[in-house]
Amino acid sequence: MALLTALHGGYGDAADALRVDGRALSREALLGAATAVADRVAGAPALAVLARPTLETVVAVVGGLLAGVPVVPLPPDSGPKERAHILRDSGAALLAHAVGESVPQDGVDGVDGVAALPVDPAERSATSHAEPSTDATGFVLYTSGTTGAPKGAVIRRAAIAADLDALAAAWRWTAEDTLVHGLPLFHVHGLLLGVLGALRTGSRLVHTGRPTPAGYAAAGGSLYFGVPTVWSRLAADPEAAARLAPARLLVSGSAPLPVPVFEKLTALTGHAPIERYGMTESLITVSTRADGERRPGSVGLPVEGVRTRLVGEGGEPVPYDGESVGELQVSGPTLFSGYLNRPDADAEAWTADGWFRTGDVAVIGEDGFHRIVGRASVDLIKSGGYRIGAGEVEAALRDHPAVADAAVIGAPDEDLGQAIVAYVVPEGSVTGDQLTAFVAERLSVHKRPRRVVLVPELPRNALGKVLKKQLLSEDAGR
Ligand code: MCA
Ligand code: AMP
Repeated sequence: MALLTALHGGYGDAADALRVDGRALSREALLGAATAVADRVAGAPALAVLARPTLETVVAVVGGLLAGVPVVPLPPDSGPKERAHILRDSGAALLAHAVGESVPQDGVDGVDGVAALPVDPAERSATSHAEPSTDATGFVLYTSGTTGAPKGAVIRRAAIAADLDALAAAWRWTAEDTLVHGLPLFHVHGLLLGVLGALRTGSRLVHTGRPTPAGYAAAGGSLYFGVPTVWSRLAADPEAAARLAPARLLVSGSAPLPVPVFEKLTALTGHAPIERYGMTESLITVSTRADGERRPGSVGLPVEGVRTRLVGEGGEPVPYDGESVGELQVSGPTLFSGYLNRPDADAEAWTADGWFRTGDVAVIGEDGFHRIVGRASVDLIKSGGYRIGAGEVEAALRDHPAVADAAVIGAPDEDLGQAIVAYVVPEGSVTGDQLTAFVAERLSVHKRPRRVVLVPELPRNALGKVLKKQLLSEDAGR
């Protein structure tokens, strides 16, 4: 079976089967345009895609998948340092972008052998590309660890198919649905679920460009995806929220949905949201179900094919009593194949018996319901649903000549879940705004600190390690 089942007919079609930021394509037109891309990229080692929220991004990604070329979505706001790392590490030979759109020159010219590939959704090709093996790599998705540059998670096509089918079953997601969201097209949530999901289930897709309350309210969908920040902004806009009442299902994920937001959303829309949990490396592994209980603060049960377990600090099994915490480990067909070029990271991520260590701390009840309690490490931050490694931001700050030392924390934030706050020991004269701009120039915009606090020194333990928990509690008192 083809990965993008609905792209090849049999599910009906419409001139606006796929709408992205106001521009639409039928599935037939998408297939023609994406095949034109596939014709040009077939045989390439990897295809990077400058993943702005546009039709061109969808056409390029689908083109890469049709040709069996691993797709590497490039965050469009990433700075030169991050861009060069992703292009080099992935071995991408081509960088797809919209015709007429400016391409960050350093992102291509600065990296040997990467050629720009303009994509035009009006192009058509009727060539037929054989369906690649399910074992082939679909994507290399770059994601942050606690330290260092982002790592490329290698995602097999079979993992994507298994996850989308499991989610379709859990959410009763069918060709009758119109999916609405406005999430970035370079992550699992917005791209793999939010675009490929529609092309596998046959649902219509309306991508709102940005995930604003007004955009969601106007879209008239049946199935809505959002990160908690999106839902909390919608819950703060009762008129927009009320316009989601005719929908069938609202789904939240990528970060914990605060219970008050769950409750407000339920009251305003008449729908208790589905909450689901996942990671770039594992895709979505745990979810509440359309036909089951939707409990505030809980992410529900493992999806079809996925197994989970809770492990204590000494490696011992943790009881499923709704109270005992342990590290959540997962296994199953949705798991990634490993990190590209990072055997060291693989060795840390997998247990000897083949389970993936999520790094998330969870509780499982006697009824099997999972509750995510937090991250094992303070150095992985989730801000607005984006995963950000404290170490990467610290390294960028330390590149500034007037920074002697830096420590980055994720401070609790009502809108974003966590906000990036940088504690910096300056040497010489520098302002917080200058440092924020400096980070934004190098890394993705969403990785820049929301606040910079200049301090004479950082609290450290006897071994010289920064006491982040102390910084967090001091920050809370500021
Ligand atoms: C941002 N801005 C800033 C700063 N940061 N300005 C000054 N200082 C800063 N530090 C700018 C932005 O560029 C923007 O400018 C404006 O401020 C508003 O920013 P923000 O508050 O961030 O709002 P936003 O841009 O609307 O972003 C909120 C958001 C966004 C839409 C919720 O965070 C988002 O799209 N998150 C989704 C992340 C996601 O998809 N994660 C899934 C990972 P301007 O207006 O000029 O542009 S996949 C995953 O986690 C797993 C698999 C899973 O479970 O799904
Ligand atoms: P990412 O790599 O961006 O896919 O981020 C994965 C991380 O997001 C997980 O390890 C969790 O910490 C967090 N996450 C995703 N979904 C949820 C959720 N529903 N509740 C709590 N945390 C979540």
